[in-house]
Amino acid sequence: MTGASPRPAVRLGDISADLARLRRRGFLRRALSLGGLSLLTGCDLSTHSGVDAALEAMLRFDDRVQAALFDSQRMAETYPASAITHPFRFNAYYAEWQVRPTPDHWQLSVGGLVRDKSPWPLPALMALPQQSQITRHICIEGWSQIGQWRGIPLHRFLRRIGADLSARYVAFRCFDGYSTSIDMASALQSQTILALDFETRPLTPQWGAPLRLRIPTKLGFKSAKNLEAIEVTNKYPGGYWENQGYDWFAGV
Ligand SMILES: Nc1nc2c(c(=O)[nH]1)N[C@H]1C(S)=C(S)[C@@H](COP(=O)(O)O)O[C@H]1N2
Ligand SMILES: [Mo]
Repeated sequence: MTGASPRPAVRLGDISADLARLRRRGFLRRALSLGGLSLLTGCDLSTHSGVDAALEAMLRFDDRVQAALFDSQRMAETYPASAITHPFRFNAYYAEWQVRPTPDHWQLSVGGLVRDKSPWPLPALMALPQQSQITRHICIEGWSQIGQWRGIPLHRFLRRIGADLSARYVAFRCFDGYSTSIDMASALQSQTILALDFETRPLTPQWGAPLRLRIPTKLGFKSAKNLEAIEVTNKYPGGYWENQGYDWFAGV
């Protein structure tokens, strides 16, 4: 970090409390973006301590963070297999005992500004070309972990269904009641995938079975698990946390 006056070390628990306070003040809606975080804090978001430092530094920010740059070509850092976090944490807005198994006869619905609205059964999705990534998952609550996912690049899927790529948003609906949405430029970024596998095995329910979004250029809450529908739209879709004040863009 640069230009910061000395400050006592801040523990992650304290940061979470501070984040909750800032969130209440509407701060996160205006200020929190990963791009702004790394740029304005000078913190390295490729290490756990760097992320902690960035979250801490963010607490000192004001509206200047809004000037955060957006660069759709920006790549999220990737890591070797040795860096994978074990055990990998599970996170959701509901309690663990409520984890939803995949519904019988599950298929992925696609809708909105797309040419082909046929739903996708799992075997059809599994037959599409896939790519693997080892990337860092950063949760707004103040922790991060490195995981490995494999799946269908979203830009390929969107082209395959004849999506209007000039539309503004791609929205995701999940069968646990969760939802989120992203901008089209981020949807088309090459590391944004519809993941089927986690750590070389099919996703299990708590980590998003049978299909989840994995978008390493954004904060963890954008990586929607347990998907049931994708919609391409020009109408702002919001999302579960976004509707409660989380920064909508939430990424680099
Ligand atoms: N369907 C669904 N997706 C979700 C969530 C959720 O509650 N439900 N939580 C989000 C949040 S806040 C985080 S940090 C990540 C957690 O992913 P993980 O359980 O693989 O660590 O999932 C995101 N996607
Ligand atoms: Mo999160």
